Amino acid sequence: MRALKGLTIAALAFCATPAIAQTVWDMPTGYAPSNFHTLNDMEFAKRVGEATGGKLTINVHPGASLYKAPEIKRAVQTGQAQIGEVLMVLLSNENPMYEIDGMPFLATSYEQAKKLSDLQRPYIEKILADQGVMLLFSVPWPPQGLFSKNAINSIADMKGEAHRAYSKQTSRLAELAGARPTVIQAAEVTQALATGKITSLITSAQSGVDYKVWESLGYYYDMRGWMPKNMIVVNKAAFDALDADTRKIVLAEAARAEEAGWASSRRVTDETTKALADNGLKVEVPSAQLDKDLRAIGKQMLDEWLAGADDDVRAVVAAFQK
Ligand code: PCA
Repeated sequence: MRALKGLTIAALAFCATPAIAQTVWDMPTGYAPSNFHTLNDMEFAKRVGEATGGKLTINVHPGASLYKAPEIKRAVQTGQAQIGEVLMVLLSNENPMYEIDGMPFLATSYEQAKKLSDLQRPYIEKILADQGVMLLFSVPWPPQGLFSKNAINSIADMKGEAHRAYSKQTSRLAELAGARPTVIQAAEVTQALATGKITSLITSAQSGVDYKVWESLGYYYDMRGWMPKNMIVVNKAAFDALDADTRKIVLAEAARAEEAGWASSRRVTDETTKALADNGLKVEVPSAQLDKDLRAIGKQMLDEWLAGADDDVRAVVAAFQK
């Protein structure tokens, strides 16, 4: 009897061992489940789960279901969530280094975005490291364009328009164009469009598809203005608590996810722009006048911003423009 009892305890202990070594991370994100960023995050999570043999499970919570987009960075920093996805420009109040890829008409192609991203990265890593946060990977949104209910031939046509902004810079741009900006996060845009609270916005074709803009708006101006990035950040203490093999797998999968994410971003640019047209939106390049107006605003914003910028930010912009 005693031998049997001993055996049972041994068997229980054996069964329990794998469970003890299991780690589960929550990964809040701010964007739609079908968005390419979210799909890339899901693939990353799946691959980490498989490669670690289930030792690390990452549960992705898209659509701001766990935390609102502007709260995700803090949630990761404080360890409420172990990992999360953050739109860099949402952190503009923390450090202007996060604003660079949101400056209108600075980096407008994937090649330029990559150059800027590489220059920004060491600074961002340092800023985050000082807060106990680690950058795992970052992926750009497709180029930003202008959606509107009415035709826009020059910024004069934007005057007084109720405009949805997602950042300090998109607010400022709208303001300089004479529109009335309101900051609304991605998860609430579909609602704001449906109720007529907004009649124009600047975002990517991908987000236009996520928001089903064709249900309320008529035009998409393929402006290719800039490409803001999302970054995936992890709480450093949570990362350090993993065993060495698991840490290695997370880093390798992060590098892979960054590459895959950039490739998806390029691919969905064309796919989603076509989807906008297929759903009845008038897809056009901005008129020469509108293009000129918007670029003039971009130049003014960049000049003003650089005038007040610190040495690090200036160094990055100078190296980018060289
Ligand atoms: N989509 C996000 C930010 C940039 C983009 O393309 C949004 O609409 O909030």
